[in-house]
Parts: sequence; C-alpha cells; structure tokens
Amino acid sequence: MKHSFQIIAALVAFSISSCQAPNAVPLDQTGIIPIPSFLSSSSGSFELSSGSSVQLVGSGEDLKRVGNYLAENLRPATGYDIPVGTDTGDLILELVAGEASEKYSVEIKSDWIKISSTSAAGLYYGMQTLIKAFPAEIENTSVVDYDWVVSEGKIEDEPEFAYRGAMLDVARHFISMEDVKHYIDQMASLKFNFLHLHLTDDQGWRIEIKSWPKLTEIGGKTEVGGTEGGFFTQEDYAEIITYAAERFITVVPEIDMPGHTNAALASYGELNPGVNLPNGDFATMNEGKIDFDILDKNPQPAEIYTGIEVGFSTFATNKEITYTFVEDVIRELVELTPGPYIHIGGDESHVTEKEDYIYFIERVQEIVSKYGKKSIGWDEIATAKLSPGSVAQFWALEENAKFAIEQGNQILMSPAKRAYLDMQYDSTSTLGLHWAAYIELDDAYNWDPATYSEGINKSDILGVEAPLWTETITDRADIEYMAFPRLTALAEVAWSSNERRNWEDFQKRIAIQGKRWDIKGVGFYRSPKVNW
Ligand code: TNX
Repeated sequence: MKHSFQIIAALVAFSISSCQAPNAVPLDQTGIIPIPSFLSSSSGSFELSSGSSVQLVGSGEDLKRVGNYLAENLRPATGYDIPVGTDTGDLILELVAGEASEKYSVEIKSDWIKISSTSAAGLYYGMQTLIKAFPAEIENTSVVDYDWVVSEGKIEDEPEFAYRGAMLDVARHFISMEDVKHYIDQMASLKFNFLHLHLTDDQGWRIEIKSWPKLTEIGGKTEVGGTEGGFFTQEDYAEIITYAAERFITVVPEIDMPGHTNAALASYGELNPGVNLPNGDFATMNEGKIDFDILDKNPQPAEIYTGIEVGFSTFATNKEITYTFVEDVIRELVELTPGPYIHIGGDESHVTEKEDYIYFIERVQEIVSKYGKKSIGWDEIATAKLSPGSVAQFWALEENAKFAIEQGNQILMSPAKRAYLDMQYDSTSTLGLHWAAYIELDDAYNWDPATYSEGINKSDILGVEAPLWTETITDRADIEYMAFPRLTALAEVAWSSNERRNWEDFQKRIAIQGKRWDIKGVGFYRSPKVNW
C-alpha cells in the first residue's frame, strides 16, 4: 500500500512538472540588442507549442504584416504551424488606440505573450525584441528539437532618437539588390528606421535618371579598381523602397554634389566648369577671364575615375544647365521617394570656390523644398544658409555642426571616429581605411551622442547614422565583416538611452548575437574584446 502511494505521488509530481514550461533564461540575459528601456523577469516561463498561434487585435495591413513576420520568424526552427488570425491565440499583437508612437511593451505570462503599441512600427520593434528573447536556436532555418521558452516578465521600450540610420555607399563599389535587402534585414532586426543610399560619387552614378540617360550608361559602368559597376533602374530603386518600408525603414537617397561628381561630369561635358577655347585648349572658369561668347560651348566630359582620391571634382556652379540638371534629377528622385528627405551631399568640394559652393547649396536646398522634401547634407552645408528643416550630418567638423545649430537646424550624428563602419578595427585589419581612427567594437559603443561634442546638445540631435563607405569593400562578406558587430553597437547608441547602456553587459549580449549570426550564416569580425 505504502509502495503504491509512493508511485502515485511520483506520477502526480511528474505530471505537474511536465505541465510546467522548462526554465527560461531571465530576460536581461537573453542578449536583446538594443537594450530596452525597462526589463523585468519573474520565475515562470512561456513555452511555444505546436498549438501556438498569433492573434491580431486591431486592424490594418501593417498589423497583419507584423503578425505574419512574427509567425515566419518562429516557424522554421520550431516546425510549428503558427497560424495568424483574429479570433484567438497565445501570441497577441495588440494595436492600441492613441497617438502613434514607436513605443511598445511586451508582457510574457505562462499562457500567453502580448505585444502592445499604438503603431505597427512599435509592434514590429516589439516582435524583434521577442525573437531575441527566445533561445538563439530560434534562428535555425530547419527544425531543431528544443524547449522554445521565454521567461515570464515585462519589457517596456522606446527609442532615444527619432532617426536611427545606416548608410550604404553603392557608388564606390556597386552593391546588388540582394545584398542591399540583406542589409535591410539586419538593420530591421536592430530597429533602425532610415537607410541612406549614397547613390552617386566620383566613381559611379547608380540610379537611373530617365531625362539624363548617360549618367548610368557612362557614369554607372565602372567602379573603384575599374571593375564592372552597375546601377539601380527606377524599378529596382522602387523595389528597395518597398522592401525597406515593409520593415518600417525609410530610404534617404543621396546625390552628392557639387563635389564627388566625376561620374556625372564624365557622362555630360556641359556640367563641367570651364570651356573649350577656340584654339583647342581647355580652360576652367577659375583660371581667369574667359570670352563671354564662348561660355555656352560645352567642355569635354571628364575621364572616368576608378581611384579613391576625394575632392577633385565639381559641377559648374555658375551655369544654368547645372541647375536644370539638378532639378531634373531631384524631380525624378522625389517621384520615387516617399520619405521626407533628399540628401544633397555637399562634402569635400575642395575645388569649388567658397562663394560658389554657398550659392550652389542654397539653390539646391530651394529645389528640394520646391518638391516638398527636406535636405540633409554633410556638415559642410552649414557654411551656407540652411533652409528651415534642413539637417547637417556631422562627420568631421564640430564648427560646421555649430553653424547649423546657430541657424536653428538639427544635426545627424555620424562622427567618423566612432560611427564610420569603413574604418579599420586595428592596424592588422586588411579591409577599410584609417584616416579618422581605428574603431574597435568598444570605440563604436562607448560614446554618447549628446555629450560627444561640447556645442551639440541632445535637443540639437535628430539622430545617429552609421555610414559604410565602400572604397575597399567589394561584396557581402566584406560588408558583413565591417558592419558586424559594430552596427549593433551603433544601433544601441541610437536606440537606447545612455543611462541604460553598459559596455560589460553589451559584451555578454553581443556574444549571444554572435551565436545567432553563426546559425544564420551572417559573417562578422570576431573582436578580441568579446568572449564569443
Ligand atoms: C570621407 S565622409 C568622405 C567619403 C569617403 C570617406 C572614407 C564624407 C562625407 N566624405 O567620400 O568615402 O571619407 O572614409
């Protein structure tokens, strides 16, 4: 009798424990990047099962899309169906009434998980957080036998900066659609919301402009090193915009000018400063007086350029044809670009006279405004009068950033010493440049945009952007090696408050992210600063 009682007791104990989800790691040890504003864990856990499903509360296509993404992220590794519907479900996405904000919360109970936000973007960020709260094995693309558990608890989160960007230079080396989309996927998982495409430079013009077809026929042909270049047709570009928008990322297209324009100058002679003199000589406008009669004769196009020097090219800022050209380009670009910004470049125009530069930048900002958009430009544009709403992207000179602030304009923070993903990690790096600094992972992480420069305060800052210049970068493997893990550090600089950020804690979280990258087949630099 005593014996059988023991057996029953054991069976009861077993059945109770088998109903309970296995233990899960506390939320603050799951490796969520960027770190949320608030996290708390309690003792129980939620376990995903073959009966799990997504329930959408609210309406709209965006909500459905986020629900589908959540299910798509959970299906491959678990092998569960995870249907998406509106009736019931243990994975609840709730669109709450109220003024739309990126803020979200995730509540995890033993029987259900609920993500709430007043916007679909907020739900999307909540979804990205939840994926990272599951074990790293969830990243597998085929079924693994695993306890798919998340600790009970609560997460509340909202971004520190409105603009969280990454830039790809598709001009120096052309980057394919597939690789741009792959980069967008990584950005989206880190809650970036702006993709800046550096579409033109001395070495290449990468966006089709129908009214000036030679830009891509000639200017798009080659890239650094003289290899075959390429360009996005307008359809390609629209596809990138849609792909990004589906992931709550806005594209900012850049036409860099009046310097960094050799590819355009090689495509169309008339954009070059100077004239061909009747005696066959070529004279620039800055070399002295030129007979007025011959001013409208076209200079020869520039030679194609495949090196990596900067600062040698300029549009003819004193010819009307230049502004006709710029307006055509901006008009076509605006027709394709739903986002609020057009980036007008403006950096390193070393061969443009200062007053010509100022005249040009002011006129181009007016053209951008005429088409209903705001201008962003590299910090040099602040030496000109900025239009209301124009943004100066700080990369080199604090003095320029201060000019912008004095004019009442905002700053996008991309200090080259911290935020440039093309800088080498250390002196042994084989890819990248080092004119600004060597940037190890901790250098990319340990800075605060709000105190980086004495004259730039938090309220002056629109956000943070991490540019990847591609003079030395040729393919996806190179991009991944330079961007990861540093892009995750910059994601946290942009999203999380300085008070919440902590290098020692980040070191642990990034190691978990490394495991995820290994599972997904995403390459990264195994920084010696991390115990991978
Ligand atoms: C400076 S940053 C440049 C780019 C180069 C980069 C290389 C900026 C506005 N101009 O043209 O690609 O350095 O690090």
